[in-house]
Amino acid sequence: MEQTTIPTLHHMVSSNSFPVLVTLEEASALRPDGLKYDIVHYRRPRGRAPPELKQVHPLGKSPVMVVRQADGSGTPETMIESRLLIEYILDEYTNGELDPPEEDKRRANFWSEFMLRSLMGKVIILIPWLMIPRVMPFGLRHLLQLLFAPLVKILAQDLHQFYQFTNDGLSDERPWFNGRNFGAADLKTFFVLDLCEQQGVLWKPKKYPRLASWHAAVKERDAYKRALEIGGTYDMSMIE
Ligand SMILES: N[C@@H](CCC(=O)N[C@@H](CS)C(=O)NCC(=O)O)C(=O)O
Repeated sequence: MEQTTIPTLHHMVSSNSFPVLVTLEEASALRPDGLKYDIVHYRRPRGRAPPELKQVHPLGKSPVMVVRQADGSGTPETMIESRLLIEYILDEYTNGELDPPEEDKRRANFWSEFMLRSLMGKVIILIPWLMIPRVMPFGLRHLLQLLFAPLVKILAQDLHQFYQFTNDGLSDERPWFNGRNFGAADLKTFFVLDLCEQQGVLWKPKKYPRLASWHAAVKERDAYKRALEIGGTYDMSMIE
């Protein structure tokens, strides 16, 4: 497939630009001559996107992808929303090798939706209650941890249920959220598990062996490792 457009990924460290970068690398590995793409790196000072990103898109969040014609014609297109960027890359730069097979499409869609909305929703609610004490001076940290403990316990129980349900969605026959083989649904969902792991809320992964093996298998892929080398810091437990 001839490459008529060239994407530029505006990539902020430790953000959900990472799965987009992994997708670019997966697409690149499928093409005999690789995928030509550019990357612009941004730091994440105090956890926030730097003001330079606002020059690329008015919201100034990460990721942003700008796609230009390879022959220099036309006006470049600026896109946001990591899930849509992943879909765009797979549509434009692969021959459908990573699409779920027809019989697994509904299942793959379900897991993408569930993990990005329901599981991510639970994680996002829980994280501030763990983070606020962490950034406080020692004495206050302890007090806040005690104060927040009942709420954290309730939210954690919910999260455990969600992990169990997600774990049970995988099987020997379909060990990937995309189906029998790795693909689009796995690219869209692994970020949630990375976030849980890095934030320290993926407790007792041994209780969820299928989920843990799936996550380990994603991280073992060459594209994931290449993206770690290219993208710089990927640690959402840190606030730079
Ligand atoms: N729904 C958007 C989320 C964009 C977003 O909020 N990105 C975060 C990084 S994970 C960000 O830029 N945060 C820094 C800030 O809000 O200043 C997507 O999936 O791309």
